[in-house]
Amino acid sequence: MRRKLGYADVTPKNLYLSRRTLMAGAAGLAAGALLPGGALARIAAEASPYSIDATPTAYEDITSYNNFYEFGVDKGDPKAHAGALTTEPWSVVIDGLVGRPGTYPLEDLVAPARLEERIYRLRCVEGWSMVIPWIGFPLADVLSRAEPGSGARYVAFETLMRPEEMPGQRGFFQPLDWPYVEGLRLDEAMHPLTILATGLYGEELPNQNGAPLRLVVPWKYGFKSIKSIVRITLTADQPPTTWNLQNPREYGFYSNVNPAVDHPRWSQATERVIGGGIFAPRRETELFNGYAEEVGHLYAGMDLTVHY
Ligand SMILES: Nc1nc2c(c(=O)[nH]1)N[C@H]1C(S)=C(S)[C@@H](COP(=O)(O)O)O[C@H]1N2
Ligand SMILES: [Mo]
Repeated sequence: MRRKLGYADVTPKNLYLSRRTLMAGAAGLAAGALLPGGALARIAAEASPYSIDATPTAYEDITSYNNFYEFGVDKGDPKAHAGALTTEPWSVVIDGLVGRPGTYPLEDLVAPARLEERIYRLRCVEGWSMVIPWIGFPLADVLSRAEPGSGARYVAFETLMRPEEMPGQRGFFQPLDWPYVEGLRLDEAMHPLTILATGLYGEELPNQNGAPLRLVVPWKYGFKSIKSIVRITLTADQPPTTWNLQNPREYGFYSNVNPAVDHPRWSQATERVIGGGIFAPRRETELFNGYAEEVGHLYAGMDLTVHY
């Protein structure tokens, strides 16, 4: 098991205290219910064996340096505009090749007892990274409940389409086709490292980070981790993905973090560490973002320079 730092080591005191309030609330359902939506960020006290041993990036950086093109293409746009997004009520349609299709209210999808903290590095294809203490639960929980049919081989995800609340989805310049879509192979989706996140730093997920429910696949470039999910569809065929549609030469379906496969316009060998300051040395990017042992077998026999 990899050891992780405690919050007291890394978290500004006000956040640490509010997390303790949440933890106290976790002692009983009634107390938890007093905190608006607090159940979504309640966490187990046990450290996850899947967490990396790294100091989380400051809360301020994680929540103010974002990619969420529905709110604009600049890193500051999501924080500036995502506050207007209504995230309650929220439900997710699960359909396609499943035995139990339906519209699942968020509260039914999230089993509080399964929530845990996962400290993962997020490596953006643009060449920067940060370390985020997510609160989440295995995507496999949700998929298993929906009962994938024998023909299901892929999982397709879709983000909310709501131009009234998402300025990037209206107006003259729209950088992407909406809704934002992503996909995983079923075995990637079922891997225990793949989670749906509902919180970070022990608190509810801020809208700019993909509230109320976003995917986190730590061995892939950040863009696979689709935000504000409204639909999950099991399919027989490989689903379309937004960045691959936008620029197939630069972005493939797999998008595994791979220092040996350069982006056509820049090297992927190293990454800029967000919050490290301008003189911080670049970090060497690791194969599968450091999870080669855990996920390498999923790609045995595949040419990763072709399936990038
Ligand atoms: N719906 C949606 N999901 C998205 C994006 C987006 O623009 N829209 N950007 C992706 C990219 S490129 C990255 S690097 C991560 C960033 O997650 P963060 O802002 O929580 O750090 O979200 C991914 N998920
Ligand atoms: Mo990204």
